[in-house]
Amino acid sequence: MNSDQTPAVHRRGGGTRITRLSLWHVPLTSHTPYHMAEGKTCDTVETAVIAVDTDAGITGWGEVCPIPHYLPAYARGVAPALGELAPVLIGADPVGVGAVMARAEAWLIGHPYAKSALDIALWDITGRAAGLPLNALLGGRRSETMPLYHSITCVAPEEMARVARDAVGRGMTQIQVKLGACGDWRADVERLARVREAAGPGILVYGDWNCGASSLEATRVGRAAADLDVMLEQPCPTIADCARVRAATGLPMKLDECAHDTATLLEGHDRGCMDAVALKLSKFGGLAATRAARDLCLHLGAKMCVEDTWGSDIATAAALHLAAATPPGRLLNTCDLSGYVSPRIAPDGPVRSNGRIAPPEGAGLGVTPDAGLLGAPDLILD
Ligand code: 0XW
Ligand code: MG
Repeated sequence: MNSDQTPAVHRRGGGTRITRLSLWHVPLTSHTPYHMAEGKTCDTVETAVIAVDTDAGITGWGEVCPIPHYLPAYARGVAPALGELAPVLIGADPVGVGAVMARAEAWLIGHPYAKSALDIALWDITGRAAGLPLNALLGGRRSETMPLYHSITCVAPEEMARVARDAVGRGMTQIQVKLGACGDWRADVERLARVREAAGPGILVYGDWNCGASSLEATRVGRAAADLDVMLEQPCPTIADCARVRAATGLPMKLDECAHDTATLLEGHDRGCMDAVALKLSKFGGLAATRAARDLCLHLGAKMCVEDTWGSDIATAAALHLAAATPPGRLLNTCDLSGYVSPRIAPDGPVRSNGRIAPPEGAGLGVTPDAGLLGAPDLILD
């Protein structure tokens, strides 16, 4: 489409219309610096917060927080994507989400992380217009509370074991052990062994390389840890290599970074290395796309972690609503992203309690961003 063409904005008689888009960049600082393989880190990471205003007086909120060097996404990419989409969005009816997002997809192909924030905001509008929490619109609430995992930064094995013991003492039943940050595969064996012992029986322990291992290193770690009750997560960048590690170690495997659409979910399943999978909203392009991924995973049999890459209360609330609408027997866990960082963008957002969390109760996302904290927007489109 040429940029001088006017996109078709379909207006429904008497319907709600989008009047303005606003964007803020907010730095989120981790309570504990968070180290992953290959020098990836979440110390202070910028999150993109958007507000979609309507002529009905309803504002919807969205958020995406891409971790640097983690996925093909960056926080400052949201502003140009929104600018590109503005002609399709301003004046369109947001209620129901799917119709306007289909036009957005036709106008700007791809960019799922930017569309994720937009999609969340449109769901928030729809839920507020209906007077219903998002989990009701996403299939209905299936759980009162959902299990969380606690992710431990890749530091010395003994320190990781101490953090795991503390987390389990506070009710956490699932522990993610970051691996590979120091390039010594024997230290990763030690990390898994120490955390496994500290966590105690019945606790799920899994080691996540965030794509930072070769199949050789990951296989050596997995075989040395093969008598432990542990799962491995995303050791290598490709599904083929993850499958090789799965086959050589016999350890269950969770896919994360390389499972991001229908084709990769099917490939992970076909190659037999998707015992579990991280469904991050911004990999798929928001709640509707992740709900479709969720439904495919129900069919494929993979256990699901419903979350996002990183973020504060808006991204967390969105993920919690989808997690709450997912059959509990198939939900591996979810993540209280906002519990790892400050500031809290919506101080009324949910917090973990005894290793579990509940979605917010109000209409839409059910969280109220702190206008004072956000200040003036960095971008306004109207
Ligand atoms: C995306 N992370 C780095 C943050 C979440 O807590 C989990 C983790 C991952 O890669 O699984
Ligand atoms: Mg991961």
